[in-house]
Amino acid sequence: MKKSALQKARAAYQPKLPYALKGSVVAVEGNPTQSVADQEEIKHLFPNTYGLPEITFEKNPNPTVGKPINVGVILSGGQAPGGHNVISGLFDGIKKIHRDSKLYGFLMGPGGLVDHNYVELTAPIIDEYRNTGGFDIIGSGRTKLEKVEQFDKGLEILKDLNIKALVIIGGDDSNTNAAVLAEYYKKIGAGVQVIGVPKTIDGDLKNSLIETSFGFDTATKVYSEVIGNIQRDCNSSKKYWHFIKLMGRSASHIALECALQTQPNVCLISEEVEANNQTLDQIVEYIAGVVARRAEDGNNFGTVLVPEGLIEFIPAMKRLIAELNDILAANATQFASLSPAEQREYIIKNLTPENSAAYASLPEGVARQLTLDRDPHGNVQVSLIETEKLLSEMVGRKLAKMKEEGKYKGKFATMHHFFGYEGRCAAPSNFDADYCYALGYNASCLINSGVTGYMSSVRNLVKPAVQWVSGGIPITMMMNMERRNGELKPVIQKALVDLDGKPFKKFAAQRGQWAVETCYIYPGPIQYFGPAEVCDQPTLTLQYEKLDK
Ligand code: FBP
Repeated sequence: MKKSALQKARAAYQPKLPYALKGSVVAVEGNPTQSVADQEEIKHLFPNTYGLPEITFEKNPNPTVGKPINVGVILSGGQAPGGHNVISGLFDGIKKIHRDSKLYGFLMGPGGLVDHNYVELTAPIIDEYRNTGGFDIIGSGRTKLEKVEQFDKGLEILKDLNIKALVIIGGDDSNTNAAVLAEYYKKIGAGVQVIGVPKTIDGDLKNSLIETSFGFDTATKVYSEVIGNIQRDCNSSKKYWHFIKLMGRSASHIALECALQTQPNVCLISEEVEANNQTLDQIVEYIAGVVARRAEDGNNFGTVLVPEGLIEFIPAMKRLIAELNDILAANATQFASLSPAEQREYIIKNLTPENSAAYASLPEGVARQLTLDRDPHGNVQVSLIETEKLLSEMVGRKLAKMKEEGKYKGKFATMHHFFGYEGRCAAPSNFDADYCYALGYNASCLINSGVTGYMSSVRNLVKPAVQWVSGGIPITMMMNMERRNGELKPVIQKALVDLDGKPFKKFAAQRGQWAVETCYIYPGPIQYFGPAEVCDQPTLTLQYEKLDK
């Protein structure tokens, strides 16, 4: 395959490892843990993997010779930059344990395990993918591993290949699957460990011991580059308002980080909208107010960042979506057999009056997007809802009204963008290349120490890589009970934007000025070679959260 000049140069990049991982390690156990909420229920559902201690790796003063081990790996869910480095770190780690160890990749996500589709990942294959973006080395998928039949079917192939440990690289839902699988294999004495790795560009899989999920750094840098470019364009022609939707299915971490990096005129934060119980009309009024204020200074241009998950955080919409989820889950077959017009009527007739009115008031296109198929985890596919167009249309209408009332005199011409796929497979930044390699290598250490139901954890990330601290945390520690597909299920608690946290407070303190003045920052493209202060900086979210800045 022909490679670009950058690809060739990047292939030679040697990711940095924390000091403790440069050699043989010893696992130091911390205190027993408990789940973040619903302790009794989670303990009851995970009797074999609940309450385990945190683990930290330290250098082993008395290294021992390891035995060959066969390991399986799965990439699960949406792509995130650095997945290939997790796999190459894992590969190098198990080869370090013993050179006869083998790594098998299950193809196209968890489905590959169940359907027995796999490939042995040998050194020449791994070398092709080091420091590259994408998940194409083995592909990814969103099959939910939840049924005992799937676990048993998976075990058949794990036994056939003599695989003793399975690494699941995924987001909150996929790591929930990992915990369920770990519990089941432990219960039946299958002899297969399960280890999770925190992946998602959304940045919502984090807690005190998982400081960030991988991919967030690169993706937000890519989006911030393009937002900066758009801002420079609109500051040059001064004639468009750009409505930019950013991925992040639930949490607004991506939008917030991009806002901190680029200083747009408006950035909505879903968590704030929910906390303030804001309606769609109030959001529209706020944006229209900023547009009108800038128009007074002759600035008929600007940027509005819209988090992808916004709609689900507007309380009235949230109630509507929750009821829609239950109705659609309970009547899937009947609903699918109806024509689009009948489906609309069916929904309006079957919803409670308040939700029915909210549904009927939405533009038909958006209303329809709310009833599209859920993903296998029961989530609304928010990336398919064109919130940026919905908002700009409503702002346009509001401004027209304000014009009639003599409250607005400007021009309002709009452009729409959706940035998501542009960043999910970018070549990992130095941060993500190092972090991912360390997460994968660290997973091999967790396997070697014999644990199961743990997530690979590398922390102290605002420090140089050599000072990073590595270890593992029991996945059950991150769990609580949530309603999914109409049922209460144990799931990893999502980390939403903390409105009392530093990143949000920094943003909130400056947004008034950004709205009226033109304070754009143009971050430019990710730099892979050059001084550390240009190439190795973690996200501002991490810096504000962890440093006294
Ligand atoms: P994960 O949570 O699986 O990492 O996926 C994140 C994400 O990129 C979201 O930001 C987005 O809503 C979703 O995936 C889109 O997924 P798909 O491309 O499968 O529709």
